[in-house]
Amino acid sequence: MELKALLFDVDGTLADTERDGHRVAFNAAFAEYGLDWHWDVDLYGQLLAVTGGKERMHYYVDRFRSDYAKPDDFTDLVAELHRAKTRHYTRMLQEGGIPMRTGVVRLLNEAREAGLRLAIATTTTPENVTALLRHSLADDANDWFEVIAAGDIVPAKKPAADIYLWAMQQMQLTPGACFAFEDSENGLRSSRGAGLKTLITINDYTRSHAFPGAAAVLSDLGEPGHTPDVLVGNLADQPYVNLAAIRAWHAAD
Ligand code: XBP
Ligand code: MG
Repeated sequence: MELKALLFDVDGTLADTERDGHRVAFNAAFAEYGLDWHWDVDLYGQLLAVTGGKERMHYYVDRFRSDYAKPDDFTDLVAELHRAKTRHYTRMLQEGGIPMRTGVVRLLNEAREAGLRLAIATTTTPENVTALLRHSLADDANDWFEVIAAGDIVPAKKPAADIYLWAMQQMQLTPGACFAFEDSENGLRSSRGAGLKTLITINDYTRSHAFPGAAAVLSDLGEPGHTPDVLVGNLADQPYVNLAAIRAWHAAD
């Protein structure tokens, strides 16, 4: 079947947002509310097992803070903390930005020139996606994506397949006409669950994850003059990830 669309995860895939972005914003929100919660780099790696910021805070308290007495309105408090976290995170993007990962801008430009349709399928809050695209990619980058499927738009977050299914439904496309980009085990379970062939580019938090069924597992997308490390599969005889490689993975059994 002809390849018509590319579907991208955001956190860890388009940009390395977790360690120096989301994590720092969570800690700023906790400090703002006078909580003695602090997520260091290692702990945050464990907390990433749960997708979604609100879900992650609930998991943290249940799993690591048996000493914390939850108030009656704890769910409301978490929602409030999460709004503060989103404010800190989007301000950080506005002030300094977090760069796109290697090869992302080049590949998006190649895909747009070729007339491929583009979409986002992520667990993060919509404002975070908008801010990242605007400040780290281009002023008009939100318009590059036909659909931005994000956050609570579906009740079951990754690893559930729902966010990818929702995005494809909006585009009136079947999984056979699409190809996905992910960085994590939860993300791959979601995209594979939706029937999508998927390329993995790992990062420091996801290097040790298992990636069954990935089209290939690479260090990054690469650039002219920089060939990515291949951890699983091959680069389809290309020097870096370009549309020829993606078409080859998409066509493979
Ligand atoms: C991203 C996430 C998100 C962000 C935080 O996962 O897990 O929860 O860490 O975002 P994926 P919010 O890359 O698989 O989509 O705080 O806005 O929920
Ligand atoms: Mg991700």
